[in-house]
Amino acid sequence: MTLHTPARPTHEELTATAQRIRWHVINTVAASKAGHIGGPLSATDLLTALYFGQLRIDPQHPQDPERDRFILSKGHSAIGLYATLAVRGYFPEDELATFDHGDSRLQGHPDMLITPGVDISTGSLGQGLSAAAGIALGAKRLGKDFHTWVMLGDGELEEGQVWEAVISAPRYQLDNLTAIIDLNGLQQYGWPATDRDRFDRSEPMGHVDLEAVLHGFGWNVHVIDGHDFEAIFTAFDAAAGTQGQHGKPNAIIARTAKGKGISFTEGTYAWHNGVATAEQLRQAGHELNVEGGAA
Ligand SMILES: Cc1ncc(C[n+]2csc(CCOP(=O)(O)OP(=O)(O)O)c2C)c(N)n1
Ligand SMILES: [Mg+2]
Repeated sequence: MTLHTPARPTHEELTATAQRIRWHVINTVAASKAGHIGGPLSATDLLTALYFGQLRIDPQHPQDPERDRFILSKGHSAIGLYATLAVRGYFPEDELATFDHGDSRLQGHPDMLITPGVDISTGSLGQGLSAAAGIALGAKRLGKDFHTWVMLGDGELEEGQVWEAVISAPRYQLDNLTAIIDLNGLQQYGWPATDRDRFDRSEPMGHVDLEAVLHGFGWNVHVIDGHDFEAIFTAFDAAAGTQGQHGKPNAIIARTAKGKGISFTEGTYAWHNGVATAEQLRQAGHELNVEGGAA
C-alpha cells in the first residue's frame, strides 16, 4: 500500500480538531476519575499537526509496514494520544469512555500490544528515544523510507538513557528520526514559592541551553512555538522533508504551556493530573467551544 503525507488542513480545521481533542482529554479523565491533563494539553497542537497534516498513516491499516512511526515517550500523556487517534479514526471516539478501565484497550499508559496506532509501549520515562532510534536504524538497514517521530517531555530529559540515545543517533546518521521535545517548563511538582532557592523543579531544563547542547551532539535543531501550527509545519518540513540529505537526526524544541487551552489548567503544575468538577467541565466545554461539550 502506498501511503502519502496528508494535505495540510486549514488553520481553522486544525484549531477545531485540537479543541475537540482537548475536550476529550479533560472530559475522559473526569469520567474515569484519574489521569493526566497538563502534559496531554501542552502536546495537543503538536499531535494534531502530526496526525492530521504530517504522518503517512492509514487508520484502517495501523500495522502497515511502510507507515511513519510515532512514539509517545512521555507515555503519561496517553489520553492525549488516544483522543488524537480516536478523532483520526483508529477507533470510535465513544471508546474513550473506557479509558483506564481494567478491560479497556486504552490503558493509563500506551500498550502497543492492544491499542491500534500505538507503536511502542511507554510510561517509564526515558526510553522512547532509544526505541525510536532503533526503529529508525532498522528502517535504514532495510532501505525503508518511513520517518520515525518521538515526543519527549522536558522533565523526561533528566533521564540518563535519553542522552545515550542522543549520542548514538548521529553516529548512525539517523536523519529519518525526529524528536519533538514538549518544553512546557513544568514536570510533576513545583516547590513552594518561598523555597525557590532549593532550585526550582519547574523549568527542568531552564538552566540548560538545549539548542546548543543538541546541536553540539550533532543534531539538526529547530526551536519553535509549539502552539503555532505554521511554525510546527515549517519545522516538520525542515525535519522530515530533508530526510536522506544531511545524516543528522532532527530535534524540534517546542515551547509550550502545560495545560494549554483551558484557563484553569494552563501554566500550572497542579494540573499535571487531576479530575475536573462538573462546574469546571462546563467551563472547559464553553472555552473549547465544543458542541455538546458543556452538556
Ligand atoms: C522513570 C519514571 N520516573 C518517574 C515517573 C513518574 N512521572 C510521570 S510524569 C512525570 C513528570 C514528567 O514531566 P515532563 O517530562 O516534563 O512531562 P509533561 O510536563 O509533559 O507532563 C513523572 C516524574 C515515570 N513515569 N517514569
Ligand atoms: Mg514538562
